[in-house]
Amino acid sequence: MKFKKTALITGITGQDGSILADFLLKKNYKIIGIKRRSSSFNTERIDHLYTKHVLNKSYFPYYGDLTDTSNLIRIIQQTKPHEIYNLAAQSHVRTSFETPEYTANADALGTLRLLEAIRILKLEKKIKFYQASTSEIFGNTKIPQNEKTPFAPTSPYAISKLFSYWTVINYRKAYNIFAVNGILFNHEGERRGATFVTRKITRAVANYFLGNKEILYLGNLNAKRDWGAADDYIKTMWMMLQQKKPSDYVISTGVSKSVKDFVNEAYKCIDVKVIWKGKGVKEIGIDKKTKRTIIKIDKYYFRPTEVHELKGDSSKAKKELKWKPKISFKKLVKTMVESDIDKLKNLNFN
Ligand code: NAP
Ligand code: F7E
Repeated sequence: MKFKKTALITGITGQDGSILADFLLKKNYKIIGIKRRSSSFNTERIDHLYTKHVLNKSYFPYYGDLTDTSNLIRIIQQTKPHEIYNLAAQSHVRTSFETPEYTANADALGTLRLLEAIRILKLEKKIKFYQASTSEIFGNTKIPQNEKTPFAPTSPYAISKLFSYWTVINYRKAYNIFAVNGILFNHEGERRGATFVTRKITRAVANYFLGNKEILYLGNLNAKRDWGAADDYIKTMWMMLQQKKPSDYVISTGVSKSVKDFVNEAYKCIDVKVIWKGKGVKEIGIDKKTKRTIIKIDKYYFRPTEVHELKGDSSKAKKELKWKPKISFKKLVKTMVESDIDKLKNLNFN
């Protein structure tokens, strides 16, 4: 089969990597996926690629790690991709406070290793590079945040990602590499990792719906995020690499909601109205109909430093990429709750 282009995706087993692989395969790309060795299965999101595309020779899995320079150089040398999408990262903000050094190694130096590999192999003119940057680099700055907003990162994760952001710009200017930062705000969906707050909530709601009455323990209910749908956002990564000139883009919905708003909306999907009582760590959520306590606070989930509100302004993406989000907050929450109910039902039958 004749492929249009070859794309190398780091982080292919993650939410975004798996969706991007599906998107690019539909565009007739050959996909090189870098995956870490794990003692347990970590390919749930890409198992469908193994059954279909490995046989078709459109998907080629490689073992690799962003902390392993020689491995990255060898894979790029062997596969010579037209586009690299660097999506691999220790992506959990709270965890980054517990593993700051590892987070910096993977999320900051990992990007540098890939860009250096391009230089070492003299592929500066041949490879376009996408970096998964993040709204976390803005920290607690004035909303709405756009490409001109000053940065104030407030976690080891955000600081590492800011190192990568500037490294991309430096390599673009110094070596003329087509390298871009996609500054994506939170994006969620059925494949979202279960320890991020949205999926944690939708899984708890699905459990509650199916009769499991365990309490949902959460951290800061007042933090606000600009939550979009991964299915809307992933295509922008590819769009950025198809522009005439490399540039960085904010991708967001422009609507910000609190964690509590997300909880209320998710329980609404199963016809449960949540009544809130108490304050601070004593605050609880009660099922209005049954009077049962369904949500409590656990300080464990608080962060040493928190980003209070993120809200993006993606006017530049709208103008230059002709992109705007299509999936509303309500629809996103409903899809995630329904998907978790289906997944749990299937689990119970097996
Ligand atoms: P995710 O689900 O946590 O996926 C992260 C991926 O990176 C997984 O495939 C993981 O492999 C891999 N990985 C972690 N450390 C690695 C290492 N040292 N070497 C190689 N691979 C490694 O994250 P996501 O939500 O898809 O996000 C994708 C990227 O966008 C990340 O860089 C994230 O920081 C960034 N981002 C995400 C959002 C968002 O809202 N989702 C917003 C802005 C930016 P395992 O499966 O083995 O763990
Ligand atoms: O937290 C609060 C928490 O972990 C969102 C990553 O994809 O998006 C993500 O980072 C908010 C925070 O995502 C719980 O304190 C309350 O204010 O879902 P999260 P995040 O930290 O915004 C950015 C853009 C990325 O780049 C990251 O890779 O929710 N919160 N209670 C909680 N958070 C979690 N995880 N668990 C709780 O129980």
